[in-house]
Amino acid sequence: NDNARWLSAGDPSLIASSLTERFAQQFGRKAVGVWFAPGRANLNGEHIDFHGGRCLPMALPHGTYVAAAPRTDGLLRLRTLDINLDEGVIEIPAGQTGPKKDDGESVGSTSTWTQYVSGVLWALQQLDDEHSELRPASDFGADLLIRTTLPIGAGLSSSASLECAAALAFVAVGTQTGEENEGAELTRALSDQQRAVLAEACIRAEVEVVGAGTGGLDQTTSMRGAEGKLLSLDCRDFSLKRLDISFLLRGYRFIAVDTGQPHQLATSAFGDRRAESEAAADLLGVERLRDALPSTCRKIDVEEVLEEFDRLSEGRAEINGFDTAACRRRLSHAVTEMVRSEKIHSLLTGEAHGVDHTATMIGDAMTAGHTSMRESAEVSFELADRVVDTALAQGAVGARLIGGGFGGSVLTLVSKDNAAEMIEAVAGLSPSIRFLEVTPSAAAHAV
Ligand code: GAF
Repeated sequence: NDNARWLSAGDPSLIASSLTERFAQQFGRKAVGVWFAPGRANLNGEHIDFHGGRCLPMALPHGTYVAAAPRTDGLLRLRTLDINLDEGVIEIPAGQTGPKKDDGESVGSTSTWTQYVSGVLWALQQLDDEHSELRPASDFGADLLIRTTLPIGAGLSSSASLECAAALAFVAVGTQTGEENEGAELTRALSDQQRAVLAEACIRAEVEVVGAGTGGLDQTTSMRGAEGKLLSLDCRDFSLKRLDISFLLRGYRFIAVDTGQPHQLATSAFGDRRAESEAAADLLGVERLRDALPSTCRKIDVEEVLEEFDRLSEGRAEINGFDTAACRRRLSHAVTEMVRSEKIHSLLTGEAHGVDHTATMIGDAMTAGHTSMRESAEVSFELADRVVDTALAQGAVGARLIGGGFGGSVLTLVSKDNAAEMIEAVAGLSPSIRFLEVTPSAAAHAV
């Protein structure tokens, strides 16, 4: 049946109340509350957040729910209800977590999903005095019950949503100083600046504890997204604008197609692709590729940057041990992706255009972004390419692979009139395919 093909975001209050009930059965006491953090879909700006590029993400209605209560014995007791990951309650002494050792071995817990959670607690405890209101006590422990409405490893940021939901839960139950629900109140009234600090802690957890090469796009979107808004996120300094796209959604739908082929960020070739792009930056004499471009993006000349690369790499088969031609392709992806983001940003912040014109411009950029993901970043895969081709042939105005790649999801933009036909054709490509309605939704919050 058709509904089985759709991954619903569910009803948040029903999910929260059933999670609270399960929590009481599991841990024999009441949860203090339930916190939610969304996944994300990125319209443009893949593989450039770690190069200071501009990304255009939206927070999804789908995400991760965490029910929590504090403990006084310094233990973290964690359970996920996700059928693929659930191993019952896992106990971790909260003090025994932290950055990976030099030999790459994990400290404390071994299962990756629990490291995302314990790593966030560790990172929050490293916050300096300026942010002490967000810092859980050093002897803090907690019981957590977790449930997600996101497919895991589908390029929709299931990891960041777990990190961000856990972060809110830790802040809420770990900063309580006696007065009832004081910490929980804090998570209801977080400023954008506090949210940025929490996103930063989640990034630290993922990079330093889990050892995945995230660039911050996912955590920032989960913590700072907004209902009805596309974020225009400048990853040079993580400043952002929230752009209203409700006019576009009156005539068009963003539909994410989960191919059912998951990726694993820490273990996929993501790290190599990133390293090759960093070698290109090195050759150009900059830390991040955005710094190799003029600060005002209207003046970016892609050919000029590539010519400079050719001049500097002449006669060299390798740069920092990476194949020169591969580094050049990564550079080409990064720079053209940055240009596409700037174009969409200008389109949405400039003089108003008709809905169809806006949709076509955005759609064209998305599709060009996919071609670049396939040919230059080389992170696409066969089923994603077929989804893109089929969606476009069936009337989508744009379609592209999103997230880290090597598995995951395609984002499509399609007019309401053409959606049914497109969905039917795409569904026919593989029984593993699932759909998610992408409506830009609120950032992480208490439910
Ligand atoms: C993953 C990373 F975690 C992000 O930081 C980003 O680089 C993305 O891949 C690709 O744009 O989700």
